[in-house]
Amino acid sequence: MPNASVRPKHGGRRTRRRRREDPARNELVSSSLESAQQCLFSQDYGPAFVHYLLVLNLAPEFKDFARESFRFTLFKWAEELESVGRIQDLFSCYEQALELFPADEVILNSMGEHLFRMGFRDEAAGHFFKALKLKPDYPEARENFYRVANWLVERWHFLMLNDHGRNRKYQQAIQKAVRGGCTTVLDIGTGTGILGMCAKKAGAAEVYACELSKTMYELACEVVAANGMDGGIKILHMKSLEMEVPKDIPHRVSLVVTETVDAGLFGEGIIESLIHAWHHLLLPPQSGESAPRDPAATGRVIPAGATVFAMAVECLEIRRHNKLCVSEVGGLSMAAADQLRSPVSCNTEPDDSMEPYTTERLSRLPGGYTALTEPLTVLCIDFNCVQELEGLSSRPVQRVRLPVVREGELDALALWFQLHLDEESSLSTGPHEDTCWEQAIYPEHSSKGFKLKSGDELIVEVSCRDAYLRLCGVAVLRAGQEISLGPRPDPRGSGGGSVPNPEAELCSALASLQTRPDVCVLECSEMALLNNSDYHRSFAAALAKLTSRLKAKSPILEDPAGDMTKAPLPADPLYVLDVSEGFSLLSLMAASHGGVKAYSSVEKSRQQEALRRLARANGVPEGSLAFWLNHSEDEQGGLQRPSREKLWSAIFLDCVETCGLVRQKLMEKASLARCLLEHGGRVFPHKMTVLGLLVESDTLLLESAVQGRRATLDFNIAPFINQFTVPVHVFLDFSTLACRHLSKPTELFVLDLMDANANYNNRDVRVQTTLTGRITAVPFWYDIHLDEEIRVSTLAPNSHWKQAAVVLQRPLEVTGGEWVRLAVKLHNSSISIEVRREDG
Ligand code: 44T
Repeated sequence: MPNASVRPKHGGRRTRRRRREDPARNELVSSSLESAQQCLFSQDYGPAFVHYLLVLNLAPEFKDFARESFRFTLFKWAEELESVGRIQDLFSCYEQALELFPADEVILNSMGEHLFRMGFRDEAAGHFFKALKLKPDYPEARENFYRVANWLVERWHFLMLNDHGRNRKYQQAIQKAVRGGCTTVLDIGTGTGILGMCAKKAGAAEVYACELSKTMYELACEVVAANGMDGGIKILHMKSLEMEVPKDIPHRVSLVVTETVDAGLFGEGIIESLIHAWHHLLLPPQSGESAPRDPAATGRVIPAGATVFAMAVECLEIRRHNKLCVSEVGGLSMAAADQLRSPVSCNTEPDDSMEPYTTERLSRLPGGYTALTEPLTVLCIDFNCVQELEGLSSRPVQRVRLPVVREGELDALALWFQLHLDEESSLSTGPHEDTCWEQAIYPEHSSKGFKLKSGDELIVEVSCRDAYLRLCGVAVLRAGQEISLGPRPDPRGSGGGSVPNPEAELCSALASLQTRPDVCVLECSEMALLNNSDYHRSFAAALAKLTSRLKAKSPILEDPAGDMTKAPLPADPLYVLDVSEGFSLLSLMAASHGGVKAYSSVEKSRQQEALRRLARANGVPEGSLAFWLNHSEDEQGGLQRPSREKLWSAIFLDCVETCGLVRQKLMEKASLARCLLEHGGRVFPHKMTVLGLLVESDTLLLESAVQGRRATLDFNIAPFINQFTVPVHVFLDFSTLACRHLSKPTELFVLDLMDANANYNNRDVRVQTTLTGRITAVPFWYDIHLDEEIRVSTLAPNSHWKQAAVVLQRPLEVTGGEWVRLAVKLHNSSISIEVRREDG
C-alpha cells in the first residue's frame, strides 16, 4: 500500500488517552456529532456527512456507535450528488468513507453500484468481489458480483485452463526452449501465471511476467505463491508496451512466451506487443545466414508464428443476427428498413464505430453451417521477424480467391489459425478441432441473397490496417466475369492491391460519411429480435385482442347527425407504453392500430429516426407514435402516468434479457406498471413460467470452473481462479449443448406480473429423473404468456433469446426413476437452484 506509512494512525493507546483528556477536542466532537444528527434529521445530507466525517476522524471510538447513521447519510448524499452529476464529489465521499471503514461491505457494495451505473464495470466488479470476500453471505453483493464477474475474469480463462492439450503443448515447447539455452524468460499477458510457471519449472534462471488486468495480476501473484515460485517469478502489473530495461526487468530476455491472441489472432494486440518486445525487451534474433549463435545470447518468441485460414459459409444463425431477413414484422412492412445494420462490418477499411468480427464456435451454432469453399491460407506470419511484423500494417490490401465447392448463400467468412509454437508443434483453432477456441466471423452484408455456385471463385480482400485482420468478400469470378458484391468504396481508393492514393482515400472516406446519416446500427440480438416473426406475430395478435376489447368498452362519441354509416368521431385514444430496453417495434405495432397513442422508450436518435421512417412508410399517422423521454434515472424507472388525467391501456415490459436471465428489477417494474393501468388495461406479458430440466453436461462444467489439477499441468490453480466461478451460466445455446437429459422439462416457477400476491420467492419442486447419470446443471428458459391463450417460448427455434443454466456446485449422481427435490429461489430477479436427493 503506497501511502500507509504516511497516513495518520488513529487509535494507538497513548494517543487515545491523550485525546480523551483533550477538552477542546471533546467539545468539537460532541458539537459536531450533534450537528450531524440534526442535519440528518432535517435531511440535509451534505452537511450531515461532513460533520460525521469530522467526528469519526477525530474520535474513531465512535465508529461502532455511528456506523449505521453514517452509512445512511453517505448513501443519501451520494444519491443527491449522482442526480446532479457531481460524480467526482460522489466518489471522493466514498473514498473518505472507506478510509474510515475500509472493511465495510455495505459501503463497498454501494460504491460498486455507483461505479457500475457510471460504466466503470471492472472497478465495480472489484468492489462487489471485496464486499463478498468480507461477508460471503451478503446476498446483494453476491448477486451484484455474479452479474459482473465475467468483467473481472473472462469466462474463457476456465476453458483455456481446462484445455489440457493446449497447456501440454505450450509446456513442451517452453521446456525445449529453456533446456536448449533460453534461460531468461518473459511471459507477456500471463493470466494466472501458467506459462511463466512452466518456464520456471523447466529450469529457467530468471522468469518475468506481465499482466495488464489488475484482477488477473493479483490472481497470478496468489497462484505463483501457492505453487512455491514467488521467489522465482517476478510479476509486473503492466502492459508489456510500457516495460523498459532496466527499469522493469534488469536486462533483455532470451525468450518471450505469450498467448495474447484472440479468435481473430491479432485482436489482443500481439503484433504491437511483439514489435515492442523485439525493440526493447528481447535479445537480438538468431540471424539467418551466420552460424547459430548461443541461444542464451539471442532472442526468440513462442509461438514462432501463425498460419491463418478462411472459408465462406452459409449459416442462417449468423444471417439472422446480422441482417434483416423478413419483409414484414407483426403486420408492419419492413420495406423502408434497409438502413438497419448490425454492428459487425465486413470492410477492409478501419472504422471505429464497427466491430471487425464476432466470434462463434461454428460447430455449436444452432442449425449448423455449410462450408461453401475449401479453407484457404490467407496469411502467414513469422513472430520472430520484426521486419515482417512491422510490414504488416503497411501491406497493401491483398486479394485471395476462394474456389467455391458448394452452392449456397454467402453469409459470412470464417477465420481461424494454426499457432506454430515451434518448428514441431502447433495448435489449431479450427472449427473441426476439439478445442476451446472459437472462430472469427466476418458477416457479409452486401451480398444479400447472392448465391455462390460451384465453380465460382470468391474474391476476398485481406487487410491488416489497424492491427485487426480484416476479411471482406468483394466479388465473384463466374465464367471469366467479375461480379461485384454490393456497393464498394470508390475503386480508385485503396482496394485491389493498388498503391495507396491519399486523395482517393479521402474522397471515399467523405463519400462514406455522406451516406452514413441514415445507417442505423442495431445490436446483433436486436436484429435477431426483428427477425423473430413468431414473437411479433403473437404480440400483434394479443395486442389486437386487447385494443378491440378496450375500444368496444370506451364510449364512442357518435356523429351528431346520427348517421351510423359514417365513421364515429374519434374517442380518446388508448395510451400504450413500451418500456423495452433497446430497439423495439412494439410501440409502432401498437400505433398502427388506429385510435392508439403509443410511446416508445427507444433512446438513440438514429433508432428513433428509423422508427419514424417505418411509421411513415406504414401509414401510421404522425402523432400516434411518440418517444417517452422522461424515463431516464428517475426512481420509477420510466413508469409514470401518460398525463395527469390519463392512465395506460397497456404497458409492454421486456422481461427476459437476451442472455437468458430475468431482467433486473422486473417485479418492481411490474408492480409500478399495474398501478398505472386503466381499468381493464394490461401489462404485457401478464405471466411468465420458468421451465427447466436436469442435465449431465461436462461442457458446462468445463466452462464454469477449472476441474482439478491435471488439466493445469499439476499446478495448483483451480482454487484461486474458481473464486470467480458464478453459478449461473448465460448465453447458452441449449439446442446444441452437448448434454444428456436426465429428466423431462419441468415448471420451476411462475411469475405473475398482474398479481403480486400470486408470487413466491422460494419453491420446492419435485422432479423424477428419467435416466441414470450425474446431474451437473439445470438449464432454464421461459414461456412468456402474452394473455390467457397466446404465449411465446424463449426456447423456440427462431428465438432471439439464449438460455441460462444453473451449474451445480456439487454434481449429484442419480439413478433413473429416482425423485429429486429442487429448492428454487428467486431473489431480486435472479434465480438460484439447489438439487437434493429426496429423503426417504
Ligand atoms: N481467448 C479467446 C482470448 N494481456 C485469449 O489481460 C479461446 C474467447 C476465447 N498483458 C472462448 C474461447 C477463447 N501486456 O489476461 C489477458 C490480458 C493480457 C496483456 C500485458 C500485454 N500487451 C497484454 C495483452 C493482453 O493477457 C491475457 C491473455 S490475452 C489472451 C486472450 C480460449 N472465448
